[in-house]
Amino acid sequence: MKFIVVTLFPELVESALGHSILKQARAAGSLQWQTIDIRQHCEGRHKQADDAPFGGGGGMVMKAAPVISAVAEAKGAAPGAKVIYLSPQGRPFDQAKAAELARSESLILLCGHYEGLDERALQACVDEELSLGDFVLTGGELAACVVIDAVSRLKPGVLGNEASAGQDSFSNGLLEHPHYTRPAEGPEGQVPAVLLSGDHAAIERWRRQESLRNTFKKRPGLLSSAALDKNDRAFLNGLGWKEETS
Ligand code: 4GX
Repeated sequence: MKFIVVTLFPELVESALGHSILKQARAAGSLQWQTIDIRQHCEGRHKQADDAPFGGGGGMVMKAAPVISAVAEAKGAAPGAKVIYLSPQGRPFDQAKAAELARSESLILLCGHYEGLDERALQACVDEELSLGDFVLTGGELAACVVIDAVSRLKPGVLGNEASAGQDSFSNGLLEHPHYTRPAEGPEGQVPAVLLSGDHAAIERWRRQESLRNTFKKRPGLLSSAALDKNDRAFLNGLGWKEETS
């Protein structure tokens, strides 16, 4: 899968993505990304990327022409790719959206700064606006990197054996159960005995119940859209869960 990030700060994107699993996946060829520097699409001696808003007031607005030209270059490098703009005005990004985007061959991520883009650039180039949440960043670059990270780890070949996308939080609509590793006991405390028992059915049951407990305690709202069976409901009822109020 290929990502093209259109940005005024290409080094920020390269440094955020150039580590650990994503770095290895790029080296192995299972992932590609490149940046397009909006500055190189700016005109004049000062290569001005932004300007004061018409109508007055504070802040700066990214000029339409350089953005449109930079996105056109990106489309040339990834024909048919969807253009996503990261902004607090977008639809909330979540695991379901990550899974949907992971089905694409390539994506173009457009990063805004200051007060955002001139509305004409938004109209001309953007297919979809996504938000990481109800807070304000200094720019769209870190948001674009979050989307790339969450989407990439769903692609075959990106996660190694030591990590799997199938079992983590949200793949089943629940939070995960707790995890333990060596030593089995020490000053840190003891590992729950069931995990050392070798009884795989008992371990699966424990994990399911701890996952339900965690979700009920930390994010009870998730339970209303999770797939729960009779045993799950009985266990949750024992914790004081009231189906209609969660
Ligand atoms: N989830 N930002 C976009 C520029 C901007 C300002 C106003 C449109 C309107 C963000 C987020 C985010 C900071 C990226 C402001 N664009 N991106 N930028 N929350 O806060 O994705």
